[in-house]
Amino acid sequence: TPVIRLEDYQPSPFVIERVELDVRLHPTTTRVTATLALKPNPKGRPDAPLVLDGDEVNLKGLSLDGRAIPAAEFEASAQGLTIAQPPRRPFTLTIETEIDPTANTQLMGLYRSSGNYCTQCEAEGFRRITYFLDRPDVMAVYTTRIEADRDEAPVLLGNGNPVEAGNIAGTNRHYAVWHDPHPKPAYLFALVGGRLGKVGKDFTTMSGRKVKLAVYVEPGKEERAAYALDALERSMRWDERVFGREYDLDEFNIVAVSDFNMGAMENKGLNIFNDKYVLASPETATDMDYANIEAIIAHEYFHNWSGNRVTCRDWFQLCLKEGLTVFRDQEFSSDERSRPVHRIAEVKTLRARQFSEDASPLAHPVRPTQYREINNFYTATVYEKGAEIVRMLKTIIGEADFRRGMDLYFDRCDGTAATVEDFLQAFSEVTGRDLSHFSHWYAQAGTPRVTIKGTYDEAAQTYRLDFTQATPATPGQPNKEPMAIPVALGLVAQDGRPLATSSDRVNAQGVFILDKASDSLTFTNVPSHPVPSVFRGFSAPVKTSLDLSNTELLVLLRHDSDAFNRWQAAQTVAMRLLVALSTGAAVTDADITGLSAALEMFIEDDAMRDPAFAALVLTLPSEADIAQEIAADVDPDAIHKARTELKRRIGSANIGQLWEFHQLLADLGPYSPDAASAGRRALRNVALDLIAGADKRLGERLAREQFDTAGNMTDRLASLSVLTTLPGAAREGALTQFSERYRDEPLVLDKWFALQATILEEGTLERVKGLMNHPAFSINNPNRVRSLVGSFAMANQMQFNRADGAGYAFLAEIVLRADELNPQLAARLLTAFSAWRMMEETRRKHAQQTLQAIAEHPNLSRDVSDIVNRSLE
Ligand code: BAL
Ligand code: ZN
Repeated sequence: TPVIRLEDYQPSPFVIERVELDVRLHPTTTRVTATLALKPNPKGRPDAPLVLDGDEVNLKGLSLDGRAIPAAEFEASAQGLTIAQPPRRPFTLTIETEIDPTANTQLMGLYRSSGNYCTQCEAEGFRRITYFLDRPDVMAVYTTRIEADRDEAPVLLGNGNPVEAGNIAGTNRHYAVWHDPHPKPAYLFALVGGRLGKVGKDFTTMSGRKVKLAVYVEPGKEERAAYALDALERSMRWDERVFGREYDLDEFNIVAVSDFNMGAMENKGLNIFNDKYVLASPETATDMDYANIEAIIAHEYFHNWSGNRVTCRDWFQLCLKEGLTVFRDQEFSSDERSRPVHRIAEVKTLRARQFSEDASPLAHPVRPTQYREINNFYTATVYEKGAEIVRMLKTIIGEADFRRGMDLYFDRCDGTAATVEDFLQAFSEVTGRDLSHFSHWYAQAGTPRVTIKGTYDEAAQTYRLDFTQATPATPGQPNKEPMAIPVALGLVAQDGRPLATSSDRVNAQGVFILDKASDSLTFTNVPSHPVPSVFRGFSAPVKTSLDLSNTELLVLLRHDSDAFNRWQAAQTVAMRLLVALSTGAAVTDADITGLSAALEMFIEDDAMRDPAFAALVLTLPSEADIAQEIAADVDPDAIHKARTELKRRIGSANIGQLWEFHQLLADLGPYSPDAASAGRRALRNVALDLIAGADKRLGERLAREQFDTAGNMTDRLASLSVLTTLPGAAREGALTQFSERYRDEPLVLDKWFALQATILEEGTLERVKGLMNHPAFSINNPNRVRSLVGSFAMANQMQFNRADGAGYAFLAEIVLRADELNPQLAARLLTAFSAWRMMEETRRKHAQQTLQAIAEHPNLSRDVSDIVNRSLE
């Protein structure tokens, strides 16, 4: 397959000004008539042929300015349509195609989910509906007429505003016409036809425009859409207040479907969602589900400006909309919830998903320079590291200039397909700063490591910090330049008091910019040997090596004014112990009691002040986090043993207090998904887990009681999760009870699949294989596959990486099966192998052989072949 390169970008030789679509929905033979108003692009090559993209479409008719084109003058296949000598003036092309939505198991283009019709066009799905210039810099105004059987699809939705609807006399068919006045690329096209229930409300924008908001779901589940609708309204208000961005159509519709490759999609005025990120009730959704729904509803809504009004020139610029929109949704969630708690959660995700990607054969820059399959670049690097870059930019230039730069960017680039350069240019202009060095963050892959050494000079009352930075080699990038790294920092006295610091290298916000390979800064008037608190709020996506003792770190846990670094200090001490225990290095009893005593003090003094924060402090780094820290010759069994042991020690040392939390924090009133209530449940459930790790019988009794009396899914699932760590009849009984209770709730059974797939025991692989035959499982449904197979491969490090290679063989088999149906899903599962090179030798060999066998398999999709080949490179 060809490599597509950023440097080869050429403007399209033609533009499409208007698109009129007539879509006659039918389960197997849907007819699409596309009327395209084309004209030569003055910026494009003047003599170029017209080459339209296509994928699995059947051409049924083709005419130019109303006259059929003779067969000799065009070439059409399922993959494209070429007119060698198109007119060099404006003209109209009418294309009739036939497509089969029922046979579409890729879930790209027009397909069916639970009998409803829906679409997914990002990145390159529109070409599966009709032949088109399917590239984001071709922006057109769309009018869509949708026709369907009234019984099969009473609801017909399109992009933009509704124009007209009616019955077709003498038939059981009806139609609706939608017009979207905002020019958009084809990837933002959508339509929906189906039987759907809805909840809605009116919204008045800041300039007084009336908008109808609606969320469409499976009939009977309307009540479960209320939280999503509320989150939408809050998102719209927030974007007006914080970014000055207003909505621009008469309607905003969200449709939940149960078969969806992504989380959701920001189609103009018609967002289509994986129902997992819409449907919520206390009985079926956890606190985490509610938080995800809020974040993803916001994310897709925010795309209306960062993505839709201003879109991407080409797919290399994907981070322009995704990184920025993730940043915006993170800020929204931080404002709606607790900022420090949310920041810790963001960083946990970043480290688990992006740092691991950056350290793997799949590492790539936030703005890649080449790809074979764009679907494989919807990654944690583009999204999460992309968001970190926007955050650093804001840290460096300050809040006021950030807002001025955003305003300039939105105003200047509105209605265009932009680049990362356009984005940075806006901030350069409002600040007068040269951001060319900063832009390395978009171009260089790999996680920089910053090493910091502190030196106190008592006589001079100075404290010097020496910094060095280095970014490891990544595929295609052997040598790296130093980055511009914002380091938010402060000093804390050994007794915990904050030290008023001064250094001319640190700005008023407490930020030092490290932009050389090594640099140092000196604080003056430092009365005693301080403890430095660096990268406060995780001010840059880097790894840090810091020469602080555990005792000094535990001073930060107790006293730092920065909540993120309090959490980080406890994590760092725990990580040191876990790595040592995992690798057979010396660990003294005093090392362990040092941590557990500090946690004991934290529990007594602080935990109840902010339970959500306390839950995070009391959660040890995950087994995968520990593997990443060890990074070479990883033995997952040793890591599991080490973590179990440290958890046991911490639980035992604090069991009385933990038990008290478990009683004290029980939910009394009705369930509320707000952050404070969720925080109390989180701490209570972390306490339960620690108790069970220290005292199996007590843990089992408390978990069983909680399971039986839980008033909401958060508590019920947490107790079931604790029970799954304790082999025996109680566990199996609870699992059976749970599956019977939620037999008709596919999204809840997904949690049940995932829990079982992450049991850290030898029998799990057999259990997962057995569950593949469960009536609720289907290899066609991405949520089911990700819950069962994805959780096993991505969230059960120990059992996926079995020393006998059976976990790898199983995943390979599923990837190959899934690839025949849904290449995107298969390729995503396959990324579970990305850590294979850091495993110890036996596992590494098994993984390599398995990957080689996949690579040699005939008829791989481009998606899977790209991932497997890069993984082996
Ligand atoms: N654009 C794909 C889904 C999302 O990031 O919102
Ligand atoms: Zn997005």
